[in-house]
Amino acid sequence: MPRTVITFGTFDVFHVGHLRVIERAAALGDRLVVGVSADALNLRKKGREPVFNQRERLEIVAALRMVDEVFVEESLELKREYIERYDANVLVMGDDWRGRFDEFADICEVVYLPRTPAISTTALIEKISSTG
Ligand code: C2G
Repeated sequence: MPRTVITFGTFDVFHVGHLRVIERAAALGDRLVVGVSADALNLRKKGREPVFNQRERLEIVAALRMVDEVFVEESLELKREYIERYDANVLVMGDDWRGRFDEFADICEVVYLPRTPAISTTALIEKISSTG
């Protein structure tokens, strides 16, 4: 049986931190499925729309050679449904989410990977605006 890995993220203003977590997630199995958060979810949870809309963010993530399938993550509360729908054996998240998804350990392995230091979408947006 192939081992399916699932991960989630916004992946806005795609950067090397995003690439590395996706690469390391892919290395944990045979098939990588990525849930890309919906614009509406971002607006609800973070109070702002992403720089790139969900269609563009999905297109970028889907183009990566280690990604086998992408879908829109409509709600943070649907993780269990998504894990089951895609038959995932492993859930991978960056360690900024450490402990938050331990409840899914009954249906899959839950792995938190260390974030790539010193890079974030927020820092990039600030850097670009200040050099404007
Ligand atoms: N990441 C990383 N290193 C960074 C920045 C991000 O490893 N320097 C990882 C995050 O830990 C996450 C993934 O990249 O696993 C995507 O990050 P975000 O786009 O910030 O995703 P987020 O808004 O945290 O996800 O269900 C979760 C939601 O989809 C929200």
